[in-house]
Amino acid sequence: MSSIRNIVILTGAGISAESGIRTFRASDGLWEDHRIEDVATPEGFAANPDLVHRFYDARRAGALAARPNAAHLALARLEKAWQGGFLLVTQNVDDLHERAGSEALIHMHGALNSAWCGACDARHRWVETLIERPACPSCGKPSLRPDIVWFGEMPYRMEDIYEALNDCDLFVSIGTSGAVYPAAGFVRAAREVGAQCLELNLERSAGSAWFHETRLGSAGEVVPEWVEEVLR
Ligand code: BV8
Repeated sequence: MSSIRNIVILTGAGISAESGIRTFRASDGLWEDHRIEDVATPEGFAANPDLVHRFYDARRAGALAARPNAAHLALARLEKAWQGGFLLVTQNVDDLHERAGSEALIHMHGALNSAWCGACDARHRWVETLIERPACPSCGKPSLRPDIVWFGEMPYRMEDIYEALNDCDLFVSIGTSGAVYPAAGFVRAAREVGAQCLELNLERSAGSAWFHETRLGSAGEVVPEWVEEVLR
């Protein structure tokens, strides 16, 4: 690992699975109960806001009740011990990385514990429900929506992410199926700048062929093992 200076890590729903948070595309996945179009698009929200609020209110409560697992904790340990550049980009909307101690963290698909006002554009930390259309703390209007990047919406902080990818020597993808863009394309950007690319996942992802190495297993086991190896 001597030639490695800057690390970029991408995580997906698989890293939170062992914390009891459902993934999207497994057999018991979230998308089994709901059509993506109905609950994770602006059109779906406009058509049936109650359905969408119920979907995110339930996930917000579930995420707050969950605990970080060994994989989240290992990544926080790596960040503190690492001397070079470090960025953790997550597609997840739970706050388990923060609660494990991660700080150099970007939630590119938004966060369940944030509400975004459609009237005044303010964002507020939010841990309750939104179904009752509570007043926005800034403007008082009942216009709060989940601060989540839906399909067709631009993920957050893409410039910061591509800047980090352009400088990285090691790109590690953990617990993601590689089904959703632009996140699924990050490994290609990393390869283009000559970074070492490692995938840690329960099964091969759609983008597996782009990685130099894939280690199969559950994040709670494979991630701490890998972190110990890097820090040795
Ligand atoms: C954009 C918030 C452009 C919601 C999410 C064709 C038609 C229409 C659109 C498109 C298209 N082609 C591309 C697009 C764009 C679209 C897209 O990619 N669609 C896909 C479905 C084809 N992307 C977008 O719309 C994005 N925006 O492109 O904007 C633009 C340009 C200019 C101006 C404006 C806009 C926005 C994408 C973000 C959508 N929002 N999340 C919510 O969370 O409720 S995406 C959603 O999927 C989640 O964020 C999730 O993180 C993400 C990816 O899923 P994964 O995290 O990978 O989870 P998954 O269940 O799929 O996989 C879990 C993996 O873990 C599995 O591999 C499993 O094996 C593994 N695993 C399970 N257990 C464990 C484990 N691994 C280890 N240990 C375990 N224990």
